[in-house]
Amino acid sequence: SGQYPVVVSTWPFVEAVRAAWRAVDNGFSAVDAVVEGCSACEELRCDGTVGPGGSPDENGETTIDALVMDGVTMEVGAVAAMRYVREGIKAARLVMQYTEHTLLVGEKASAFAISMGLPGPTNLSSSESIEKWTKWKENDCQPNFWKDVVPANSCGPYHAKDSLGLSHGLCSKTTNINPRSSPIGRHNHDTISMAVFDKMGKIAVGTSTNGATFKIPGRVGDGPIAGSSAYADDEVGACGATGDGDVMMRFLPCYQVVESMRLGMEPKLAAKDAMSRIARKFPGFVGAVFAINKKGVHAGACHGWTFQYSVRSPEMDDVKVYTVLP
Ligand code: SD4
Repeated sequence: SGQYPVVVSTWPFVEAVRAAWRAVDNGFSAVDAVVEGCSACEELRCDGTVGPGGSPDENGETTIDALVMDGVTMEVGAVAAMRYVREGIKAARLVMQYTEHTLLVGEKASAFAISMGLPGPTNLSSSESIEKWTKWKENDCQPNFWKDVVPANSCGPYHAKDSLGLSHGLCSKTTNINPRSSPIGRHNHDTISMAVFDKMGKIAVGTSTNGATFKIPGRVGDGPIAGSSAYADDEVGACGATGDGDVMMRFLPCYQVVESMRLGMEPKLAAKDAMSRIARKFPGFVGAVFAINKKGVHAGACHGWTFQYSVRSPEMDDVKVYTVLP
C-alpha cells in the first residue's frame, strides 16, 4: 500500500538511509535494503565510529558486532567481536542466509566470513583509531568499564602499566577507577541500527557497531543480540536501539518495544516504557530506541542524552531527521 516502503535509522545517518531507500524503492527486499543501508554506514564510517577504523578497545584493536533479522521468518544472523573483516553487516547476513546458526564470534566469525567470500583478513585499525587509543593511553588512560573494586591479587584494569607499557608484579595500581559513569556519548556511540519495510510491507532490521570505546577486549555489546539492539516482527513492527549496550542488553528493550506494540501500545509509549524500565534500575544509563508500527507510525525515546533518528517514507522528498529530548 501507499505507506511503504519505509526506512528508519538511529542518528542522522542520512546517507545510510538514502542507500537503503534506493534499494527498497528499486524493489529490493527489506533484508537486502537493511544490508545496503548498514553497509553504506560501514563504508562511510558514519560519525567515524561505525565499521572499520572505529573505536578501539583497551588494547587498541577495533572489532565489529553486527546483526540482521528478518521480521517475516524471524531468522537472525549475527557476528560478535569479529576481527579482521570490515563488512560486519554482510558477515551477519551470511550467517543468516547460509547457516542454521544465529551468532558467530571472534576469530571464527572472521574465518567464516572470509570463507564465504568477504575480503580479509584486513586490519580494522585506522589512523584515527590508533591516534585515539594512543592519546588515551598516554593521557588519562581512564578505565571505562571497570567497577571500582577488583580482586586484590589481580591486575584489575590490565592496561595499568608503567611508562614503558609494561605490567609487572601485580600490575601497578590504578589510582582512579571511575564508578560507572556512562562512557557512551553522542560522538562515541558507534552504532547504526536500522529498520526497513519493503514495498510489500515486510520488515527487516540490522545493526552494525564497533561497540564501546576502550572496552575490555572480548566484550560483546547489545549490537549482535536480537531483541536488544533491534527487533522486528512482521505482524507488529520494529525497533532499533543505541546506547550503553552493557546495560541495555539486560532488558532486551527492542523486544520489549515490539511486544508492547503487539498489545496495542502506541510506538511513543512503547519506546518510553522500554527506556524507563531500564532507568528505574540504572538511573545513569544512556540509551535510546526508535519504534515503528505496521501503520508506519514512528517515535523515539531516550534517556541521558538527546537522540536523533532518521526516516524516509513515500510522502517525504528526502530523509527527515527527528530529534528526541530525554
Ligand atoms: C554497544 N550499543 O556496543 C552499542 C554502542 C552504542 O550508542 O550504541 N552506542 O554498547
